[in-house]
Amino acid sequence: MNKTFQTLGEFIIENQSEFAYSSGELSRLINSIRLAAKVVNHEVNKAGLVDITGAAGDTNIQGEDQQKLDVYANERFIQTLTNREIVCGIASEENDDFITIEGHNEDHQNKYVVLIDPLDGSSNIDVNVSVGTIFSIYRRVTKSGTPVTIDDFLQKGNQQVAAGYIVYGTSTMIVYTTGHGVNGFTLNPAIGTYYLSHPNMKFPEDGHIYSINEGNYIQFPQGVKDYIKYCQEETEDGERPYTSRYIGSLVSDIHRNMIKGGIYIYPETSKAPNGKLRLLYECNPMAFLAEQAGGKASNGYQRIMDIQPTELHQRVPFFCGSKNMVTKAEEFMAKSSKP
Ligand code: P6P
Repeated sequence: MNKTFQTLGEFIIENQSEFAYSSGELSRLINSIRLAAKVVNHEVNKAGLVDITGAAGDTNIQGEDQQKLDVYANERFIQTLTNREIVCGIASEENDDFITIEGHNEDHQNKYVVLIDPLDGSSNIDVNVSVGTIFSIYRRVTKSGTPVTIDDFLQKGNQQVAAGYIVYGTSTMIVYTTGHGVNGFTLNPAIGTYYLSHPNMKFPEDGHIYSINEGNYIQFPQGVKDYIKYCQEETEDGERPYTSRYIGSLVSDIHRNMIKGGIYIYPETSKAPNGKLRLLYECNPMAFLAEQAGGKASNGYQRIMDIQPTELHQRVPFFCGSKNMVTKAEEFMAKSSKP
């Protein structure tokens, strides 16, 4: 039963039994993400007041300018996860390689690895548009007591034990799943407590919003062009059932579409044959959330969470949202790829 004004801490304790295999570590891991999110939120919310929005001068493995807040958020999440002695490894969009966390007495006994995009959409920071953190949690697959290897991170999305995002928007929210549905918690900044504000979130089966960067239209595959045309057609009585909404911040676009119904598409383009979004710390966690909320996520052909990763920062085309809308887009993709 969902209780109004239940805090995130109370919710985690009450649902502790849902965490298979966990003797409390997963709860402590979610709690550490909650703490880091509060610290990052504090900086994001005053970004305009301090010289922290400017580019940090470095570029990350993606070749993207690292905004200072990117670097700050990355450091906060890595530090919090390391201090809490729960994870044995961390992979981040901002780090070329994964980080091994030794633990007490260098025993590598911790069970979980975390993959994170510490501040997605950070190019929006200096124009005061919402940004977000995305995280994905797995049990390690290599032998306990030994340092993690790349195999612990290159797991299919269907092996995730938890995933979620923090959206630093008009309010700050944590939305996450441990495989038992999706729940959203809103931060009361006055007291630094997250409250259950969106219990049992569900992706509407259908929607009227399509989110895609149509500036890349000429580079899209024919199936995507056909789907966009379908969304723009008027009905016989002159109605336009669809509308375009694109913030350019994955967390914000997905969050809005999960509440209102809609589809987000970042397809392959002629310049980016695998699309732009990263499989491990953007698409897989969002796909887990979408499916747990009754939605759907694919690369236009295959379920995202069934894709076997081969590289830490690999990109995939991403279709995510209301089940019927993703299915319709996939029909256009299939039709256009027929010889
Ligand atoms: P474009 C932000 O850089 C991001 O990774 C997502 O948050 C966002 O949806 C997408 O890229 C925007 O990319 O090419 O449309 O600017």
